[in-house]
Amino acid sequence: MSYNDRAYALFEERQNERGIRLDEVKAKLKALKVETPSWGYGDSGTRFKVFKQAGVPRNAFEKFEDAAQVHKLTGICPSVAIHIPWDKVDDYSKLQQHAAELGVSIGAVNPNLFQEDEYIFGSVTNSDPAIRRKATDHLLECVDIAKTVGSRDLSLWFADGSNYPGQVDIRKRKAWMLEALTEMYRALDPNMRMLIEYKFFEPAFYHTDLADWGMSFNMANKLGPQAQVLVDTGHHAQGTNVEHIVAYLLDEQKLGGFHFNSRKYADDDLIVGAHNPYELFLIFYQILDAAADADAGVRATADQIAYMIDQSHAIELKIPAMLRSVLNVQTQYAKALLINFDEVRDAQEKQDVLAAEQAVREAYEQDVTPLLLALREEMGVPADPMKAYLQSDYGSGILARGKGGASW
Ligand code: PSV
Ligand code: MN
Ligand code: MN
Repeated sequence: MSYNDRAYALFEERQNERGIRLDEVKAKLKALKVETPSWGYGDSGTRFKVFKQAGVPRNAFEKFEDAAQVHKLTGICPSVAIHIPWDKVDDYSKLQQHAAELGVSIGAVNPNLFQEDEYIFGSVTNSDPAIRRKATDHLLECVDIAKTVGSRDLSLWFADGSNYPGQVDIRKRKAWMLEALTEMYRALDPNMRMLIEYKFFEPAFYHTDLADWGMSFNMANKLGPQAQVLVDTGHHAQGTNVEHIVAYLLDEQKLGGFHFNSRKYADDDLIVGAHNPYELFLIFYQILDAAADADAGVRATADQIAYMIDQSHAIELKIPAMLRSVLNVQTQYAKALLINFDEVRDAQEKQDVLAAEQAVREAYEQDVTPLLLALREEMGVPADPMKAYLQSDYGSGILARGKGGASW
């Protein structure tokens, strides 16, 4: 028996003792899908500078080529989110066809209402009706693009806000936000969803029109069942209990998806799980708990969550950074699948605080390496996707693109 086979046999024995069935765990791991963002393959930067890397895609087509590498090596990233107009092309069916030829598809469509000079004082909540009209038309254009390429989800983030007390009429802007979102909602096909993001600050520093999950939740409730909340893990104040928000939204059947990234201070957009893997694990704990809820609506909500990465930093190589994010998501999901939920519930009923906390943490402390190696073998992907990428010649091949690719 090889070292890996022996490690897996021991792992299996240990998990059996803990009451965990590995066939079920593996089936769930095989079903996990993580969408990567087109903008994570482009050049990015800080508030101060965009750094140009050699080999970065020059257009949306090349971004899909890089994203397809991530899918080929992990087997769990079959779709790619697009951002319009960053990924503007003349013919979206051509992009869709290109994606299909590469073995991936177009995922969530993200309207971009923070790029143009006209939006300096806001887009859908601008006090100028002509600018609000332009912004709403862009939302409608994105609904059309989503219909053309067969995307179910539109992810919405608005930079709209203000920097100074008195600068704007906050309540009027709330009404304008709802007005634009309502127009967009009416344009959706029945299978489509609007996933409404929020962020507590940046680029606006005094107030942001959709500053927290409650404001997004309120909008989604007013709009109807096809509108849900998108939790970007980097969009909260320090110390916020993100998994609590997740549990709350799941229970309300209003959690539509995630933008995963890691943060230390603000909206850092760093590699997922780099600073806070336990938070990611605890988010999955809440999702898996809801997936077994007595309420079919809650179960369905947990089932339909869109797992998306929103990670894009300036100092790492793009494709390896994306691989690291995806692998970190997979690792934390694998660990959460090792929670013995009966044990947790039993301890909760007995109000045994230490036993409950131990039952959750124990799963986190398992080394899932043997499990992931066996899984990847069954899935026909490299045992170590990062190593396989670094040993391949894809990274050197793309250098022929030169510097000066697409940013964000
Ligand atoms: C905003 O900070 C955000 O999280 C939104 O999802 C954007 O669409 C994305 O980043 C890219 O800038
Ligand atoms: Mn985001
Ligand atoms: Mn963000």
